[in-house]
Amino acid sequence: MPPKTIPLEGYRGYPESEMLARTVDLLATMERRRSVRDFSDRDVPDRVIENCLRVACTAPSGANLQPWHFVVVRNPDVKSRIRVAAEAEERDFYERRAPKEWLEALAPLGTDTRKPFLETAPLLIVIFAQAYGITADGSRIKHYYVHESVGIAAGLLITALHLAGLVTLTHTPAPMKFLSEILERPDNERPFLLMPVGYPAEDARVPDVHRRAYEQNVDFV
Ligand code: IYR
Repeated sequence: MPPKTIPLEGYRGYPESEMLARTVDLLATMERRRSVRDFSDRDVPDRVIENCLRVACTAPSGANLQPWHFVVVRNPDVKSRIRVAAEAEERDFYERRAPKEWLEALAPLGTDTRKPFLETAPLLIVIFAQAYGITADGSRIKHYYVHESVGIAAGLLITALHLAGLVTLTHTPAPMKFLSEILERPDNERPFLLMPVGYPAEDARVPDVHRRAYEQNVDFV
């Protein structure tokens, strides 16, 4: 028996001139995206965050198994515990573990062990990758292309937040095991990204770094 199919109903095409106009517009918008570390404490409506997370969940995934889980942290005590744990890892990283070459690569970003944005931002989105799934009856099912799938979902989330007029940072304090403990996540889930989300501080500054020339990224053959 072939699998059940349904008509492709959601697809929308556009005349060429409109395709061009839409992509010019989208490109101009996306080129303005920056990773931000200076956050305002101004609150963000839950419904906006929910819609952005719904966008993330439209990502394609290995065997459509959707191997992600998102935790939205608004509780100030939980944010504070996450900051304390992240800064402890970062101290170990910057002061002991990081090879010189890595520290040199990070120098233009001006990052250090202090992560105040983990408390200032009104919310943190913690993305977990499910290494394997658990069915309703409690048995394990294999997941495929987990990092690719969750990475794509993260990209859609970053895009959605930007289009909503919010800023974020793809923060990866390593190791991130403390996130599983603080957020009491099950064994099949691994922390993937920690994203503070909100509005930029009024005096927000970003590193003077630039995207490389498009031509260096792409070949048409
Ligand atoms: N996790 C550290 C170090 C760091 C690593 C990379 I790769 C970056 O792009 C930025 C920072 C920190 O967050 O400071």
